[in-house]
Amino acid sequence: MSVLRFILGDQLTRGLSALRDLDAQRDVVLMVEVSDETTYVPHHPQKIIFILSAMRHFAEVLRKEGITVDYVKLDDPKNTGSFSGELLRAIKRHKPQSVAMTEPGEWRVLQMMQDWRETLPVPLTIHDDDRFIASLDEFKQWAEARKQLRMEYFYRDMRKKTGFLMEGDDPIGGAWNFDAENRKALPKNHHPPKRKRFSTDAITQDVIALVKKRFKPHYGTVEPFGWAVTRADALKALDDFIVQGMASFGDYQDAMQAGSPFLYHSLISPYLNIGLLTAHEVCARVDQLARQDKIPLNAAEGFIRQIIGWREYVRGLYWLKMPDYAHGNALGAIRPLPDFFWTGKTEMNCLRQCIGDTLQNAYAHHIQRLMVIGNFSLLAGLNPKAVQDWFLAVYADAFEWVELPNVAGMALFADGGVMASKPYAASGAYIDRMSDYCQGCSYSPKERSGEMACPFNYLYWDFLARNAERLSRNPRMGMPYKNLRAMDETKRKTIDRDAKRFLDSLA
Ligand code: FAD
Ligand code: DLZ
Ligand code: SF4
Repeated sequence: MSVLRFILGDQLTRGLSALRDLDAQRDVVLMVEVSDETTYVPHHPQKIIFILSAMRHFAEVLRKEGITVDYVKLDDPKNTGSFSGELLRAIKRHKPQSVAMTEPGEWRVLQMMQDWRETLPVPLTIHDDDRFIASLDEFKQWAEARKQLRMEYFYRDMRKKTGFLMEGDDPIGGAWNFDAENRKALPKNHHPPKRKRFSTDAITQDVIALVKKRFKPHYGTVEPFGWAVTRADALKALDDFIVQGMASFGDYQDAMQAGSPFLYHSLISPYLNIGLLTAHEVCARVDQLARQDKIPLNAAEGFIRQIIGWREYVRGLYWLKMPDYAHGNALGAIRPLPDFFWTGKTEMNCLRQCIGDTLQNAYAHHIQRLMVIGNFSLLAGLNPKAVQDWFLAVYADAFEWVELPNVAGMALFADGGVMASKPYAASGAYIDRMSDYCQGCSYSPKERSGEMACPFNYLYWDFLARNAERLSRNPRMGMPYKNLRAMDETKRKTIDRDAKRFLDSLA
């Protein structure tokens, strides 16, 4: 029986469930570049180049194995522009007895697939995406057994399940979490290592030409394009992290430095998310190095926690809470996105640097996303949907299953506390402590009011005041609300005036 195996742009894994029992004599793999996917948000040009080039390279890998790949390019004149249209056309071409797919990473695509089950002329099998450590059923069962969901406890279960950094039933080093040793600021005049970026081959250059011609990007730079687009190069990127980044990953995980977008981060999220690397193989490698004492335990634990903890947790939460999760706006935030999100042109140096890095590389590290861009969006009361769409568009690693819980839940508290027990709200002092951004800023992090004061300072108190009804009873917000209540009337009025002036200027 011939099977048409339809592989999506974030399913570029040879061991993918939909490819597992493939018969090269009989079956056809279908891959399609479609305008619906390249435009459902205004993706950063590097994100489109990364995905289309990785798809084209993956098709070549399969072909070299003798597998028939039917690959529809974006500029094929017969291309209908949609997954549905291309699947139907391919069924007409190949007349398979059935279609096999792996479950997708986004709710909207799952809706399409469920529709296809009713409408296609042949049966469709949807396999689980078992590239994750926890299945969706497993997460659901874990969540249903608890009143309150917290990543830390889920993470411990994933440690036990995988055996990573475990000695029998106990965590290596006697603790589950070594964050107390992490989160240092960088020393002054620190020179982080130069990180490996990749040159472009003929396939990537073709895609770059296509993207330049077709998308006329209104934000984000096309070049320098430095992302790996093959599994072989993604493995080299992992090697580069292990040699240059891993040992300092824990220590400087939360640090930020102007002009240093990558620091000691792994830069592998795009590869994990489209399947060039798997979570298990990456963590197994780090686990082994830690057991051989080749890397510090605080770094290994912090890194493995991000992957088998946070990454798995946000995926579980996404599928548990969709579709309502995408519409959460627990703090009633309605302000539109300021233009500088697309241009990077703002007097606030921290935002200028973090948005600038994003426009240049389709990448910013976690603390830039959370404590600068996310924190600003939270304090300024930007509309969650607008912020979500921005984050989904601008990062090479952005797919809704991972972007949405991080933005709506972790950064914006738009889910009312499902993901985080309190909002990640911080004043300029945090950014000043963890970066050198304030030294190049028109504002002062030490000033609390007036034209020169860091906007984060008054926006922080204004945010608390605006949301007192919703947040003041949160037990973890006791101290800030106590301080707010202790403020005299004149100070409160000054905050009000400064925040109003600043927020009005965003329009
Ligand atoms: P490292 O710092 O080296 O971390 C190692 C790995 O851990 C990452 O590659 C990633 O796979 C995983 N990881 C770390 N933190 C998280 C997390 N909170 N959620 C899921 N995985 C995590 N990550 C995405 O993959 N796609 C997104 O669209 C995305 N959007 C985000 C939006 C906001 C507002 C925030 C706060 C975080 C977001 N993250 C997202 C999580 C995290 O910021 C990125 O995974 C990380 O910055 C990727 O860079 P890296 O590979 O160098 O990560
Ligand atoms: C993000 C993306 C883009 C830009 N283009 C394509 C494409 O042309 N073809 C494709 O199969 N996938 C693409 N993707 C990834 C899909 O949007 C992704 O597979 C779904 O969002 C499901 O996670
Ligand atoms: Fe950002 Fe405020 Fe520091 Fe300027 S002073 S860089 S706005 S935190």
